[in-house]
Amino acid sequence: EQSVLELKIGGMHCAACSSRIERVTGRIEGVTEASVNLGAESGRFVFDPALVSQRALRQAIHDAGFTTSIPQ
Ligand code: 9UX
Repeated sequence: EQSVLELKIGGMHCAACSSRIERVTGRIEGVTEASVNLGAESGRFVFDPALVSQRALRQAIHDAGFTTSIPQ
């Protein structure tokens, strides 16, 4: 069973930032899709909640140096 997490992501200033977030999240066990949009300051992540939590996904993004929030 897959879950989808959509996030606002703050602190991205160039395409290397969005690529880095896709890389660090995409290599987490249980994450099957990681797509980050620099211009929209957003990301979409598909994951198996039995293998990785939403909290852990957000923590990985924070550890990479960015902020996250839930879109309104
Ligand atoms: Mo671009 Mo992002 O030079 O952390 S990599 S600003």
